[in-house]
Amino acid sequence: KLKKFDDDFLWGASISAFQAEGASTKDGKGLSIQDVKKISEKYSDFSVAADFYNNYKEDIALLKEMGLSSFRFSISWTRIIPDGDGEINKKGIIFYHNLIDELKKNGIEPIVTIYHFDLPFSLQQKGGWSNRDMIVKAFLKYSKVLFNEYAKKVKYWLTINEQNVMIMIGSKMKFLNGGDKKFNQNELYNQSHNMFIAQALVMEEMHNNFPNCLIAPALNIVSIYPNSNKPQDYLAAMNASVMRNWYYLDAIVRGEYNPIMYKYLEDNNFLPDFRKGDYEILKKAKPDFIAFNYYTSATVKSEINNFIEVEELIDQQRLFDVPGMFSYCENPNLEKTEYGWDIDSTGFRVTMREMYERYRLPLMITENGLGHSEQLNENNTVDDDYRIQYYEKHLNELRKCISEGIKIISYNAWTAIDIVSSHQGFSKRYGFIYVDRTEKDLKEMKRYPKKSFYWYKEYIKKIKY
Ligand code: BGP
Repeated sequence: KLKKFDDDFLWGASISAFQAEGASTKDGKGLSIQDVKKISEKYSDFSVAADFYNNYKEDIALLKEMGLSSFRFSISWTRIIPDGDGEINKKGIIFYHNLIDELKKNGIEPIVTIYHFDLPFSLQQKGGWSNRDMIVKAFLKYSKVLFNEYAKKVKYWLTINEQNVMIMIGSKMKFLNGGDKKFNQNELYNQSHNMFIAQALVMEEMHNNFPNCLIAPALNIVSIYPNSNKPQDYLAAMNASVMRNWYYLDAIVRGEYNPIMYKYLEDNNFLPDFRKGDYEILKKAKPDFIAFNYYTSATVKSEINNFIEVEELIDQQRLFDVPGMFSYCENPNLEKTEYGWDIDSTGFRVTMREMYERYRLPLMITENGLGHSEQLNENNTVDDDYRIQYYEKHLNELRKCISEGIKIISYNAWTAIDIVSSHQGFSKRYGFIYVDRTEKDLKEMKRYPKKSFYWYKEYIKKIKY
């Protein structure tokens, strides 16, 4: 027997600033690493994106029509502080006041991500996340500006989007924390440590001064399966889970370095530069809930693969081989999306259960969805039945988790409107609402609800009663 969703359960959808807003140099906005990185000819850049900056009122009207009660978006650091740690840009401050006010006026709870892949370019030039003194100070300053401005209106806050993805693929892909830079493992684990410290100080600031708000990290957490019932493969899956999931959550929630991860870092000379007092900083700060993004699960084995990595084929959802720990492999039991991501709704349930059993904190889903290339049909809509099926299956598992007593606050689908994919252009669409543009042709950027829009609307309505 399945339980009902609580009345105050927040039904939402997500976007991020650099992928949706556009207006990348308008009204005083400074450049972020996303604005300056080289983008393959095939794909559009982020300069116009979905023009959310100019269109947010119309978009919010549609979200209201869909029946959403929450909307998760990120604030662009360089719209607020153009060079990352200097002067504040009034127009940027006003934009987000207007956006938040518009959401509240329409009965939609804002869920704000402080930092989603768009590091200020001038901070990257000063060393970015590798320059501890600079970045910790800058991140804290930026967060304080946001809290002072918006904490009265915004209850739910998210610190850093997908720290684990940025660190895990930071040596393979060039698009996340360094713009066009790839890092070595040493540098990455230092960056990760600096993110832990910066994030802990920001959570502490919130708890000390804004007790009515709640704050959490937003990692990409997934279940990881062994490829066979060989004990070595089971161990490999545990290793992969430590490296992808628990190292991050143990540090953020418990204020500890996971011991298996610590040993791995030590053995490979990747230990970060700990400073005196770091553990106290980590211990003091605890998130109020855990936010996480989930698209797909992963499967691993113990034997080493001998494949050659081609950057074009690398994807943020895939695991890579870590010799001595695990090797990535395909899972033949799962269907795939058009873009090759495994569809695994049971894995969604496994993920929530694992997290709740480990940490006993309420959960919030900040991203879950399916990317597909799409075009308007003759009825000016998109029959995205594949997306509806994806959501139906995942929400069913979510409901099972709630019935089993796992506390879940909110579900935010990725994405509300079509936006630019993080590294595969505008053709890879996730929205409930179609945005009429192609990779390079901006057209009028009109909005058209897809079939999934009406489906989600009905789902939210029915499930409430
Ligand atoms: C997550 C990011 C999002 C989003 C999503 C889909 O990793 O937090 O920003 O992009 O994945 O990925 P993609 O756009 O590459 O398909």
